[in-house]
Amino acid sequence: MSHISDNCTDARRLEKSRAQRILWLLEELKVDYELKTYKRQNMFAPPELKEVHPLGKSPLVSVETEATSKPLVLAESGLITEYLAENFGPWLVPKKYQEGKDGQTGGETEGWLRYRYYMHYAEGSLMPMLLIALLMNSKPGHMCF
Ligand SMILES: N[C@@H](CCC(=O)N[C@@H](CS)C(=O)NCC(=O)O)C(=O)O
Repeated sequence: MSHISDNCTDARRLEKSRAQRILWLLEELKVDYELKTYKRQNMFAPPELKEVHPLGKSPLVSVETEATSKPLVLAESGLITEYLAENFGPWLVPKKYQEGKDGQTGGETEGWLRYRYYMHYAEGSLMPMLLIALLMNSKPGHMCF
């Protein structure tokens, strides 16, 4: 287990999965982390991932901090990305409001709106299309249903 100031990060990765994005971000942020890799079982995540978080999917990240008695376990790649960026790479997060428009609806910067848009676009619109393409192009007998 490695440390960043008082934080300790641990990343759970399922082979051939979205977890690659999180590892890329951890590398960009130069955060030291311990990586645990799980093998897919007939395309699905192994039951051990459910012991870490009830979603039982990858990626999962746990962060030890002095503010929490237990490690903070994070699921959902969007949340993990936001949490890591806000805590370990705040320079990556665009300023939310334009000068003099703090707290105003519509006062958000274009950069911040774009940042939030792509955070949701990745899982909300892009991944469903990629998954459909993956399934349609799978060889019969290799599908998970
Ligand atoms: N919305 C979730 C999706 C997580 C997800 O479906 N992960 C896949 C890997 S890319 C997984 O764990 N699949 C194995 C399974 O569903 O059993 C996220 O963004 O993290």
